[in-house]
Amino acid sequence: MPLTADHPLLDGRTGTSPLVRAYRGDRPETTPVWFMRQAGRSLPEYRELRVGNEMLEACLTPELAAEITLQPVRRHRVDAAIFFSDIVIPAKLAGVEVEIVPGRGPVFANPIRTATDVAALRPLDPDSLAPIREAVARAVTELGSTPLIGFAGAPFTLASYLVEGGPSKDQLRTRTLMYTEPQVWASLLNWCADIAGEFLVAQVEAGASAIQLFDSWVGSLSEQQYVRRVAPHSKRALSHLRGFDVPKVHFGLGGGEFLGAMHGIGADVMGVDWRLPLDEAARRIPGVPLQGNIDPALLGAPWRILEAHVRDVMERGESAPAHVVNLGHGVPPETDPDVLTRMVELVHGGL
Ligand code: 1CP
Repeated sequence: MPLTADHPLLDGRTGTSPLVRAYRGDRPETTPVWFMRQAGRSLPEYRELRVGNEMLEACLTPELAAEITLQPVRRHRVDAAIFFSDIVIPAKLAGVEVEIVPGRGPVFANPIRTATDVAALRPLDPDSLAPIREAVARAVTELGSTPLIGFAGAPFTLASYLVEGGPSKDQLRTRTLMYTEPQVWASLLNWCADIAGEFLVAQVEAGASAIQLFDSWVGSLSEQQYVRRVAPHSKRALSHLRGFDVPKVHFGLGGGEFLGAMHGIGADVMGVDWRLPLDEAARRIPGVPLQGNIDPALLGAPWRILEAHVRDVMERGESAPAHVVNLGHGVPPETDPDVLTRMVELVHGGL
C-alpha cells in the first residue's frame, strides 16, 4: 500500500527534513539527533500530566499521548518526536491482560507458556487501534515539519515479556521455550510479529514518517539462535509495511555481534548500542546509515566529559554513509533534562 498524497513524507512537510534525509543515506547540513525514551520520566511536565493517569490508560487517551509525544520536541528541539506509547499496547489491544507497574515495568496477569496459552491468543482487531491512529494524527498535525517516529517491540522482546510475565534479566524461561517447543515458539512469535506489524501500519497510515523496531532483549541470544528462531519473525513484523516507502530503523541492545543479521530482516538503518563504536559498526555493515550511540551513563558525568564523548561519537559516525545521533539506549529517568537540551545544541553546532 502506498502512502497517501497527504502523508507528511509526501506533502512537503517531512520528506526533506534532516532526519528523513539521514535515514535515507544523505548527510544534511546539521546532524539530526533525538533520544530513545525522550518522552517520559525525565521530564517534569510529563510527571505532572501523568498524575492520576495510569500509564497504559495515558497511552490510549489520544490527547494525552499526543501531548506527551510533543513535550521533548518543544523543550529540547530534537529532530524527531517518538510516539508516546509502549511495546505492550498491541498485546493489550488484542485482549491480553497487562499493566505497567511503576518502578518495575509491564506485568502480565497470565503468562503465555504452553501451546494452549498460545492457541488462545486472539488476533488484533484493526478497529481497536483507533486511539493510536487518533493520537498519531493529533501529534503529526502539531509537529509540522518535524517527523514523528512510530515504533513497535520486535517479536522476541514482546514474547519475552509474555512468557516471563514481566521484566526479566536474562529471559531464561523464554529461551527454554524457544529450545524445547519450536512449534509453540514459532506460533507465539508469529502472533507477536502480526500485532507489532499492525501497530506499525496504524502509525504510518496516521502520519508517522519513519518507524523503529525495538528488539531490546536480543542480546541474550547467540547469533545462530537469532538467525534461526527470531530473525524470520522480525522480518514478518516489518513485512506488514511492504509497499510503504518509510525508513525502517532496527535497534537491539547487545546485538552488536550480529548487526548484519539484524540488518538483514529488512531494516534501512541500524541503531547501535553504546558497546560498539560506530566506526566498527560501519565496518561490520558497510553502506548502512547508523543511529546512536552515546552511553547513557555519561548523561550524569561532568559536561566536559560528556561533550568529549559526544564529539567522539560524531567523529566515528562519519565512517557511516549517514548518522543520526542518539543514545545507546533510553534516557534514564534521573537525567537532568537541561543536559539533553545542551547536547542537542552541541550536535546541531557540528564538529
Ligand atoms: O512510569 C512511567 O512513566 C512509565 C515508564 C514508561 C514509559 C515512559 C514505560 C514503561 N514505557 C514508556 C514509554 C515508552 N516505552 C516509549 C515511548 C516513547 C519514548 O521513547 O520516548 C517507548 C519507545 C517504549 C518502548 C519500550 N517499552 C521498550 C523498548 C525500548 C527500550 O527501552 O528498550 C521496552 C523494553 C518497554 C517495556 C517497558 N515499558 C515500561 C518500562 C519501564 C519498560 C522496561 C521494563 C524493563 O526493564 O523490562
